[in-house]
Amino acid sequence: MPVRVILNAAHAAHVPPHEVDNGTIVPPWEVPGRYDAIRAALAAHGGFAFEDAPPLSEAAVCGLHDPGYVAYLRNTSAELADAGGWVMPSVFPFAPGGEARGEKARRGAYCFDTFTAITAGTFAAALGGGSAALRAADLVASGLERTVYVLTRPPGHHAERGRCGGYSFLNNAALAADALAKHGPVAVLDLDVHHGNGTQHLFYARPDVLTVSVHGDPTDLFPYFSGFADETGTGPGLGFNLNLPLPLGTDERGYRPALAAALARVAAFRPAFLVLPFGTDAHESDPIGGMRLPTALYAELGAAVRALGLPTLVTQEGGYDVGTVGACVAGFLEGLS
Ligand code: Q9C
Ligand code: ZN
Repeated sequence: MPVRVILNAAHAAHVPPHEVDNGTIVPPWEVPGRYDAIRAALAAHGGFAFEDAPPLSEAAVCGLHDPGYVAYLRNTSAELADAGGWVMPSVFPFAPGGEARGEKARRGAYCFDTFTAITAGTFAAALGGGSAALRAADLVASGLERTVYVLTRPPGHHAERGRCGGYSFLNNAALAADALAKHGPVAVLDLDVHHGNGTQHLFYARPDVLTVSVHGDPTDLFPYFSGFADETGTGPGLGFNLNLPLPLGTDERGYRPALAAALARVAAFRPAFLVLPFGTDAHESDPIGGMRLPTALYAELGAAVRALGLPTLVTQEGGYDVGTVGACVAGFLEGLS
């Protein structure tokens, strides 16, 4: 049976102009060509059934996300539709909870880095991703599908309840996990090379959604402030967050045991559903990940996840080498299904 792929056709509306890194303007890594490369690779591979995500109302993402933040994204994109250009923060709150009275302050209050520009098409593209994720969650919750892949950009796993960052605006994987959690316990297994700080943040106090992330040590890799092994959850969520940071330069010999530990934790939780934010940015050719996984490993990773025997929803997160991202996704999904 072909694997259902839910497409975010609105992705191309989001075209970031650049990133600002260490005060320097650099070309964006998170570009529309990533999506096109993945779609082309899946089509060439065969065994995938593509369908567009249905339209989605903004209200559907306002349970998990702060309505004020969602309105800010909507309004900012709408204003840019006439003005053109982009919006990116230059200042950040001095302390949590500081009041953002003006536009410049709002930019910083609703974002945590200078890598994540908002453009005229950003809100439509982000909402399209949320729609694709929620459609996929419906298919998995109803038992119609065992494996569904959400092909979307911009990514989502860095987005918090009320802040964008790390190229992410709406947390697609978290939206899916939150929807699935109404039907049974959900495990989130994040295999992007960057820690899924947004997803951890959204479920940190919840015991019904286990969050597990295998990623590069945040001492040396984005998002820097989160993803350490001593972050284990809080309140009723204590013990339901597991971070498995790996040193930069980790190859398949280092990655396999970390994945095995992650899978063991997921299995012990006995979830009804698995949500898997997936990035190929731990690949040896990725320009920003710093890890050394070969293309051939991805099918093995998918097969290892498949052995859990869980209904699984995969969301596309990072992966910035346009030349290899498609082969890695195809390999992973082949192993998984
Ligand atoms: N100039 C995801 O993979 N730092 N986000 C980039 C390179 C931001 C990654 C620095 C990386 C964000 C979804
Ligand atoms: Zn990443």
